[in-house]
Amino acid sequence: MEDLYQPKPEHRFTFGLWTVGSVGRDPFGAPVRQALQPWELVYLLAEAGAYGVNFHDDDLIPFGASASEREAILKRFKQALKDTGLVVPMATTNLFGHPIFKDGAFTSNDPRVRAFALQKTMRAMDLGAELGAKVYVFWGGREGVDTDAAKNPVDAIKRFREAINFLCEYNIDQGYGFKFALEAKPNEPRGDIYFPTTGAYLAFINTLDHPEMVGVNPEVAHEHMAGLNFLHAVAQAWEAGKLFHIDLNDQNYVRFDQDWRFGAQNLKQAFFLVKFLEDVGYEGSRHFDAHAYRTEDYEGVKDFARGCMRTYLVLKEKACRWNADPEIQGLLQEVNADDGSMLPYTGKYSRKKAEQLKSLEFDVDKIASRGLQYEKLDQLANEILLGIR
Ligand code: DIG
Ligand code: MN
Ligand code: MN
Repeated sequence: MEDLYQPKPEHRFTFGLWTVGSVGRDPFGAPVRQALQPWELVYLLAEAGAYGVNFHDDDLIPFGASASEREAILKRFKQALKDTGLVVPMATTNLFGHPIFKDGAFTSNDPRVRAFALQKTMRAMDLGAELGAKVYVFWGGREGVDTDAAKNPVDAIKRFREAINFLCEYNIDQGYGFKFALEAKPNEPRGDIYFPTTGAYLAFINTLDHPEMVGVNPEVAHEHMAGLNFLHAVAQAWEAGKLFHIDLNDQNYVRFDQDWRFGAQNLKQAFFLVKFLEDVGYEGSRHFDAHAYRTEDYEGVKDFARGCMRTYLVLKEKACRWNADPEIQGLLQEVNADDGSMLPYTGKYSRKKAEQLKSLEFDVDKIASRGLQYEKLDQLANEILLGIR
């Protein structure tokens, strides 16, 4: 029987080079896997069934590589893309690894660092455009503080805005057509990172010179680290027309950034997220910003990549079951019933509406006594996920 959960290009599953290329280093341990070359990772992702591959500039072209080394790497990377058919939907800049960024990049107190960060980003945008990327992500991993003694947060906000405005103009000047996607995270590696949540970035975007060019790249792990409901962050971004990209993974609450395989921790939240993305017709990449457990060899890394995609596809099928289940849909209709009796008093304001509503009698106790059957509805969600519906 055909495996229903085989990833296909139309699913638009992507992985960053740094995900399947993670060598398993962590703050308390050395690498456990040999590093693979970028082009080797392309073949690995193709074997797993991915549609695309993303990268930070330094993932592809090592920091400080010579022009000839750059050309040689690019040649082999492009050949691997050609051989496999994988595409490059997104690119980004590593503005967090090199010691020069130890106090931030765009928000650093040192103007030379801020200027160097702009230079590095423009060069990385050139590379991303050369490889066909259409989304450009900004994750400010070092844009934060370990002590507020060192920096006025308003200065940091102004510097970050100035940098994004500058790069929006560069995007226009070069005709790259990038959609910029800002990625939030509350902390790690800095004690506190500026713009800690997707909501913070949604507010910030409106203060930019080209807000239409800028959206967000919410990540499951990062909103969970802040103790937030990821679906709600994604829904707000979507509703604002700002869901330009998404980083799928998983994360136990009140933990360091685990970047687990998608669905590895919170299957139910992953289900409602997949249902949302499919129900609204999200057309962007399903990007897995995650990595295999440190216990794994490269066969395990492929298991990780396949697991991310299979879980998404299984949950997508469960979402279809939810949408087709007569009992569930009947319950949803019941709890969302609207006889239109309140329409004359609500919606767009008018003085007449306000006066009539203020004098309207409500049977508050009767309304309050209504049972909403959410226990039944949530149990049905569980039974869909447990495979008995
Ligand atoms: C971490 O969650 C960040 C970096 O890996 C990268 O800049 C971004 C792109 O997905 N996610
Ligand atoms: Mn993360
Ligand atoms: Mn991410």
